Amino acid sequence: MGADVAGAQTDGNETDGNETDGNETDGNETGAAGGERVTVELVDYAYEPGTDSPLSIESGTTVQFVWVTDNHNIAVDGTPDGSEWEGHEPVEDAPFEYENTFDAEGTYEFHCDPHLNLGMEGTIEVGATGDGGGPTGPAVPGWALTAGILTMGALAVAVGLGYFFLKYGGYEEE
Ligand SMILES: [Cu+2]
Repeated sequence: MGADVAGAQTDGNETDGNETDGNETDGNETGAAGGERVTVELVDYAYEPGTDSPLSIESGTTVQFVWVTDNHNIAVDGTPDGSEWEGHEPVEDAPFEYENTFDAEGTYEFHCDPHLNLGMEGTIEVGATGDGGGPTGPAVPGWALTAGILTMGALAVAVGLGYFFLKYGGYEEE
């Protein structure tokens, strides 16, 4: 955990805070705390991730779009019901950053107007908030718990008997 915290602080100070969106976005970032954050780079003629394969995120995730190269925008082709996401229509040059928190579940499709003919299209798939599909029940099955309790009980009895014999058996011999 210590390493993670140090890393996050370094990122915030050196990159986000000073260079680009420190003035505009700091307040919003604090407000969005609690959700996951994901970065999509607009680089050459692709959204990475998003173009080669869809970006899958959970509802409530904030996606930070980072212009690594010049002359991109985010023109929205489709959003799920309940979303009014409009992307970022103005064409921007690096370094520019734009972020949005995706709440409505479904598929978001968008493209870059200057590079649409080069295949610069992106897809974000927003799924339900969850634990990532892991097991939700107790990790230890009931029979194992029972066996464990029985084993503990047997151990306690054995230790108790041993203590009894050590204590009183020893005195008897003297
Ligand atoms: Cu582009």
